[in-house]
Amino acid sequence: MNKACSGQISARVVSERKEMNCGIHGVSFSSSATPSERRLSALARHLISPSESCSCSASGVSASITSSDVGSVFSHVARAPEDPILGVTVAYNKDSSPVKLNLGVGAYRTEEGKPLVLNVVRKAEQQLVNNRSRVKEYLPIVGLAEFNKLSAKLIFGVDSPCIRDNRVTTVQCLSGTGSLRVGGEFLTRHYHQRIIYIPVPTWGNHPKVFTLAGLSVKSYRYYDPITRGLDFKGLLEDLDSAPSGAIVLLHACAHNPTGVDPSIQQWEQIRQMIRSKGLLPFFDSAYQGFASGNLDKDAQSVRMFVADGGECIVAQSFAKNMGLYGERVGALSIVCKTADVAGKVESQLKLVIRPMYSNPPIHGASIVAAILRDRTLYDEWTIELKAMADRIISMRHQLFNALRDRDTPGDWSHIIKQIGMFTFTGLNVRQVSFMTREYHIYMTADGRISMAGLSSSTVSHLADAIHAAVTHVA
Ligand code: PLA
Repeated sequence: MNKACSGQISARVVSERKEMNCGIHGVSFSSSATPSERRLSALARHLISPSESCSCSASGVSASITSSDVGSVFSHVARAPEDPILGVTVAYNKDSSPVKLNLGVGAYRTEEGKPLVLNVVRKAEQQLVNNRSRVKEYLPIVGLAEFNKLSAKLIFGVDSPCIRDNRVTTVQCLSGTGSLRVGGEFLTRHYHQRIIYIPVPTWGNHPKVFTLAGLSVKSYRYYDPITRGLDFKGLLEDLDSAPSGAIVLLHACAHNPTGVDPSIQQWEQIRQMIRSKGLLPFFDSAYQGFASGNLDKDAQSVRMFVADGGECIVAQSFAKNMGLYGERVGALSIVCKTADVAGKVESQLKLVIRPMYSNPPIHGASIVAAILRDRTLYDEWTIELKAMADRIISMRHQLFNALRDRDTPGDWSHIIKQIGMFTFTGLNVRQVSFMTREYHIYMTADGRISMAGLSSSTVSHLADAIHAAVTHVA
């Protein structure tokens, strides 16, 4: 829009505002006003700031309106900061350097640095396209029934007692985030204890998701920056002093951002503590298959809690392990004591979902169902998944070796000890911004790097940057 034109429109808006202003304070809309007149009246009330609210004078209208806030009911809105994780990609996209590297968001890249659509996903999609009987009708509120059944089997195991006894209800949600949010809101409405404990640190979205779902967020110790390992003693102490019934958020595997998971023995102690205190475990399973390359192994923590017959909640995401990020495929499972309770819980989950987004999208869930139901596609998926996990592990070794070759000060063994998508480097916020400024390497301010975004050809650039950051920036 050119300047003159925008000027004309602004003038018209200003004059309309003045008319409405007088309308409200003078010949205001009568009680028999139509709905659209009432809406206009309400809009006019918003438009008028207190200082200009009685501006109809004998000499006519004398409102003082600056050109910057002309016409907007949103002119008071303050600019919000970018998201700490997704905002890294926004900054990366603005950088024109040919050597720029995005290690912010946890999204898998190939050796060529390209996003990957799994072969098995392409095959499943082709099947869906070829099937002319498929339609685009709404799914039920709880999503695709077959997807829900198969997702439960994937996380709990095919022979799980909770599936056999129909004690689990599984509903399709909008990926991991949506599953957490629906689960959180269900708990706010129907669980007696509204406190949820989350680890320190944790995925940055957790506190926001649960707070907005209506829960009160508290934290438990998890990571020890000195040992760069689990603060197991602190974790048990904090859970021990949590109020009875409190909800505990647990990362099923590949803890984000630290890459530090409890051992099986430690999980067993955590389980005993949670059960003895009557706490309610809420698992976030966003990386099944990415920690070890093995789907069953990465579900072990969850299965230990189901095996004891107690109740628990699981939010599952297919973003990473099937590479379905933008398709938003996930599931929320609530394991109950009896089939009757599970049925009632499901009826209430529907009341949470219906006014939120009505029902979930069909495409991604159909891809997942096609892969999980077919033995050949399933086996092919596990091979591709293992290849992704292995490439990440290989990147850990390459980065560790590159820093060793450069004699970079410090102990970097945590790079090969941590598991999953991320390395929690220990670099501080000044070192991170130095690496972005001088080397065009983008990562979250807490020093987390996505190993899945690295490739053999970019390791040396990253190692140079880390070396320079730790030698030059305190
Ligand atoms: N839970 C954890 C622990 C996660 O790390 C993520 C994603 C999610 C849930 C949500 O994933 P989904 O909704 O896409 O299924 N974390 C990413 C992306 C990979 C993000 O922040 O949204 C991350 O870079 O941390």
